[in-house]
Amino acid sequence: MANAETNTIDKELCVNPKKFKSENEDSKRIENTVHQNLKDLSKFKLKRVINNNAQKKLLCVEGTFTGYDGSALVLLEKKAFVEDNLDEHLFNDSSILSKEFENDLYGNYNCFPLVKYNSIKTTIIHPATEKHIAKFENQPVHIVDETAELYKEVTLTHLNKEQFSLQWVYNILEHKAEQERIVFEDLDPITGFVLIPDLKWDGSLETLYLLAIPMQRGIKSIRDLNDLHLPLLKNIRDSGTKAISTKYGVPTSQLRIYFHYQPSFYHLHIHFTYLKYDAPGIFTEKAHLLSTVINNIELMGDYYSKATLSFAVKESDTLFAKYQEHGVLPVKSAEVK
Ligand code: M7G
Repeated sequence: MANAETNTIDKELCVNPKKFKSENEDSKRIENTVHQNLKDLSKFKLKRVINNNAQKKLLCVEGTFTGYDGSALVLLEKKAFVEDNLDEHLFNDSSILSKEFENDLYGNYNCFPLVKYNSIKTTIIHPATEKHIAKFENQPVHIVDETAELYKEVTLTHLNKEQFSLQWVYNILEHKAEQERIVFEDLDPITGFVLIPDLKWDGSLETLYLLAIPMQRGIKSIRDLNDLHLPLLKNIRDSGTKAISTKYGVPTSQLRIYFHYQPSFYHLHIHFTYLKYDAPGIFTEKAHLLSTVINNIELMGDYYSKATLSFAVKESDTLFAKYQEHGVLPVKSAEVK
């Protein structure tokens, strides 16, 4: 059932540039994007490998597309196996086996299933900014224990000047992109939200990953949350879990529901992933369970504007440099003699 989502990401990235013409400041950027007519990767000119993660079977490369300005990032990720219809997908005479070697009871083979069952999830970001490249680069990371004062002086000042565009979020909320992918929507301006498959989700139930995006604008992250937001948070918890159990059959007790701090995108959003799936970004220095956030706010309405929140920052992130200038973080690892 969840397979219906498969391969929708590329289609979603192929937003019609005409739709956005003169609608916003990003129109020029979108007009120059490669997505509209992309059918294969022959126009991609590789510049360098940014990340090759053997464990996640994920390759991220930087390059350019012939005929288009600006850098591009291509992320290629091998997909999880889908348990449904294994006979059709794998165990049939179309799956060619090529033997590597045999020894007594043991044999090693390469299996080549039919092309249509062997796709690689591909995400293309074009034009990609330095910040996009830094986000996917393999880099040393450091922990910052961010007090309320450090948040105001360093983090907030920094993100008011520099952050990723939120255009994709507004496109979802305004039904300008990914409209047919919406799983649930509550249009209430205060407590409403959109529930939608995450860009990272390959669509197989095993790696279930959805995102709840509040209608309300201006809540940047958990730092901005207080007791006034409890009805919103509880609605996302209750309606989000109900929609997921209805559509995908995954019960609330098997969902991991959490925020990221720091997030990449400063319009509040909540991640819903399958508990049995080790989704990226679920580690303790990044993920904050929705249940804990609700509980902390119920105990103390202004908890998140006062608490020290720890987070990890990559050396390539411009926020690292700000904390370094502030004397909170040491010099970069490469500069240590
Ligand atoms: P985050 O915590 O701000 O960033 O989460 P990070 O997890 O990437 O560090 C933002 C979430 O939004 C991520 O899980 C992204 O995969 C997801 N996302 C990003 N974009 C650009 C899109 C998009 O265009 N569509 C959808 N559906 N999800 C997106």
